[in-house]
Amino acid sequence: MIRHFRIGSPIETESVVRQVAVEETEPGRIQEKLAQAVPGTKVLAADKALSFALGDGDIVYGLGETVRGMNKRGWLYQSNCSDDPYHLEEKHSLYAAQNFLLVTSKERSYGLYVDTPGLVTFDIGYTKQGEMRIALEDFDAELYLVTGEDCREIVREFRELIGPSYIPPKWAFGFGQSRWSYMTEDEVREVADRYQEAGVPLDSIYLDIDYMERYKDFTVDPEKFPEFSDFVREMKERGIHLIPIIDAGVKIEEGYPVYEEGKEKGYFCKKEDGTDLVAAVWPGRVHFPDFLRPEVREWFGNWYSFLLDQGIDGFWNDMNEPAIFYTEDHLNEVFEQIEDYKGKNLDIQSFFEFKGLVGTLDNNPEDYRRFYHDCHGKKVRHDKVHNLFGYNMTRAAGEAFERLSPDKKILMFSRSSYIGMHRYGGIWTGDNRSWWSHILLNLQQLPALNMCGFLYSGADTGGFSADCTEDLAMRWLGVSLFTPLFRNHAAMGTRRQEFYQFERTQDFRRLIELRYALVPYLYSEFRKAAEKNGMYIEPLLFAYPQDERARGIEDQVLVGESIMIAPVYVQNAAGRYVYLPEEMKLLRFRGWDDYDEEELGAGDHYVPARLNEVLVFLRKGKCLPLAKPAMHVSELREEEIRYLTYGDAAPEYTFYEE
Ligand code: MIG
Repeated sequence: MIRHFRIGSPIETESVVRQVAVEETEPGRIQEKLAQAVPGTKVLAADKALSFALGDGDIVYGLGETVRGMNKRGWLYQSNCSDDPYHLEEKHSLYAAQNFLLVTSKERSYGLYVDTPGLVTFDIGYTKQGEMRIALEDFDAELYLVTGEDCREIVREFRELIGPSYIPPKWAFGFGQSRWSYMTEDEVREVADRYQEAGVPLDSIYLDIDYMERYKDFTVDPEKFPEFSDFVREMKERGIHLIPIIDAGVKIEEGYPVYEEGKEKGYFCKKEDGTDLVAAVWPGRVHFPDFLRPEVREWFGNWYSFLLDQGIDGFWNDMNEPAIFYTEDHLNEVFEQIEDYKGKNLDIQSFFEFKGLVGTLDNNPEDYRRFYHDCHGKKVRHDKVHNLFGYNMTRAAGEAFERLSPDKKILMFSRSSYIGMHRYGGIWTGDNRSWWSHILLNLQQLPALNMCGFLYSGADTGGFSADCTEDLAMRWLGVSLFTPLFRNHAAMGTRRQEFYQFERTQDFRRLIELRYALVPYLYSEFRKAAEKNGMYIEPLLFAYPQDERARGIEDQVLVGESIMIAPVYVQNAAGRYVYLPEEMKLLRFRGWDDYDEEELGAGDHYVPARLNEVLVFLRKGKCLPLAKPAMHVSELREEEIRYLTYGDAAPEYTFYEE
């Protein structure tokens, strides 16, 4: 059941598709009603906060893409979409704002969606172990309280409220290679050639900002890619989709049609004085389209046809928090301030002030207060709706694809997001690092994203920043082989980490073949999750709600109805401990047709796993279909499927075709 309360007069986010009548608007009454539904709830109007009592046995799941574990207890999280490439435990925000929580104990469970586009602080047992305090910068929000029998039912109810999740084309379940710095057609061709020579299946190669002309959206550099549509076709014929990046900022350049049109139509975000905000990102000086306006979305969305018309059928939207290197206004302020220090004897205080000045240029909160949006006809300062920007950029694309490509699915995923965007695209989890701890973070983010409707997601396999090693890349497959988005991506300047760069390329090949063998299962389970508003990847507790031990398991998850995975995420570990809530069949895969089987009883087990081995646990009474691998998803054949079973499971399985 869903109950809807309103605090103040929130800005409409359009994240919810089902109308649920508001129960009571008087602030005094909300307290009473919430407390009836969730004992221990207080509305702290003076503090602009809501307080919920947490019992010892409560687990708090949710919040989508954040740092730390699946159970969010014991930290403070802030919904404030941030371009931050250091995903450290101490951080409070990453790129997304996904304000849905699920609190569950043996006695009762409830979900809570705080629908408001500004800054929200979730103190989840951080200040006081036994309290969850949700503070809103402005005390305006739509609150949805979801109750149900168990976690799955609560998620289902919530997802019905926010509408169906984005479904990508099936080929987007294949493997994709990416790197920031594939500079030319030839470099891209080389990636395709080397994977082909190594016999490694591959469905896509990503084009990062380097393909554009001076980093202008909807352009292709004619020197680097002289015959772009021919090149797109050449790659398609080899079974490879090229997937270009699109950035949020539009370069200010005379004669550049996207700029000229946007300027003429008044589509860019404006400052208080009515002039267009000038920020700087990769293209140099840019304007930001006001994606909150439907006509701007329609206009920007139509520009994707520039690439669709050349045969492109997938995109990734970046820098849409929006990331700002600097604004022109603040840059000038900093120059003036620096001028003041010139010739002065810098004491400790002034030295640190002076030293810090340049560091205030990028992603400065002050800059997010310098510009405005036109929100349903009202002028609203950006920081009040900050978390809706990336959502609406991706929505612009998603809405355009429905118009421009009604018969063909287009791959779309975004960096920044808000609930509601899950209807238009997936997400990747941004600039992680080649760290062992980020394998675990990758695993832990996925169920939280699923709860919020984001099913198509994945991390930069091998890590984006920092240098990747062969063992890290291989162990990362223990997670990435199962994520809907499976992409190896790295930053410019880091060690090359395409799988053919390492000595054990053939071990990588065998494991990527396993991914392809799993695609019919993964795709079908994904479709079931999308259609039934269920989870694709879920914490053990969802399936074993009575299991005491399952409550505390933070490094194993279920993938679809049949399997559990337990990746090794510690360097040089020879295996790991695994907890089985019931008896399962261990499948220790080295390749799709090369694995050990062992029946293991419920309880704890130490399970050895060599570097090239991926651990899968088949649930009793379930079956796992495995296809014969192929070089591309489109070449997988249903006739060639084998079924691994455990117990008296019939080798029967419901497949979803595209
Ligand atoms: O400021 O386009 O997260 O995936 O490779 C960095 C270059 C901009 C950030 C993205 C990353 C991408 C990079 N971009």
